[in-house]
Amino acid sequence: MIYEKQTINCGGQLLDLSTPIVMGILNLTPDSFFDGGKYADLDKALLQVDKMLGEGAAIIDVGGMSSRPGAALISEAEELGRVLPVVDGIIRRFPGAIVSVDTFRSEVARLTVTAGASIVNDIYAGRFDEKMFEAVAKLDVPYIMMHMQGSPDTMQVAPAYGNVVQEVLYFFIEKIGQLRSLGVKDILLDPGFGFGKTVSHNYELLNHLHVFRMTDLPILAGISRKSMICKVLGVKPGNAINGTTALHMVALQQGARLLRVHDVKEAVEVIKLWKELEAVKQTSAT
Ligand code: 8Y4
Repeated sequence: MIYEKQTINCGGQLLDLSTPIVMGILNLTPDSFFDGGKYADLDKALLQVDKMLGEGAAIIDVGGMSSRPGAALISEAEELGRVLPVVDGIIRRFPGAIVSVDTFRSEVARLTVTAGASIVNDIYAGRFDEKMFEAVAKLDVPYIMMHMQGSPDTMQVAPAYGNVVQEVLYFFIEKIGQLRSLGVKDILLDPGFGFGKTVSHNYELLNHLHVFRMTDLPILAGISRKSMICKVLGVKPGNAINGTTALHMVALQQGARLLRVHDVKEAVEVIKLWKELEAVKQTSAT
């Protein structure tokens, strides 16, 4: 059995990943295609956080910038204006909550971590802001490093790989070296479903998620209601919960330790069922 790091340090709170956990999405962008605009004001956002925590989310992922294909960039000031009051509000109302900030800007990471966020979730893996890696090292918080080919404005135009699993793995290995040399302690890997990938690239990654376990780092899967489900089933994101559940079980069986989701209750149920399957592995050799 290979060694796998089981805990990450979130601002002094140890988060145990020996059992998979759920990260609930709090999207503050007014233009998101599924839940956009619903949490525009703080009270609504806190209500949704309360619901997700009550359903068993271990982390709340707060994002203020749309990363959907073709989305335009907003200014740093605008992003901060959306994200900072909500991170601050969550920490005041739910002092023990673990908040991750979905940003690719080091200054947004710095200010939100100062306000109480304790994980940085970077869809660019440091490729947008060259100061991001050193900022995360200095802030001393776990870093979710997501793979994306290109940038949101063009990433879905013509995604191309020789071998998608190998290319994503090599990307991670290079970046892990850079992060380690700067002193970043807790790194989480995320193949970035839907970010510069065709439907078949996404399924190939999902089916080979176990490959990334060779790094001994925890793997996060962000599958919830994405087009890899909607395109195959011919449904809108609002009707993709059944497909999401099915693929979450696959991700867990492939070694994912965090699920980034819109629907916390359903994802927690999948983890419960997965645990039952794991438990009998110990007793039945065949
Ligand atoms: C409905 C609504 C369907 C939104 C899909 C979406 C990831 C991520 C996003 C991910 C990590 C999204 C910020 C795309 N996806 N961060 N962020 N991993 N680490 N689309 O897969 O959820 S935004």
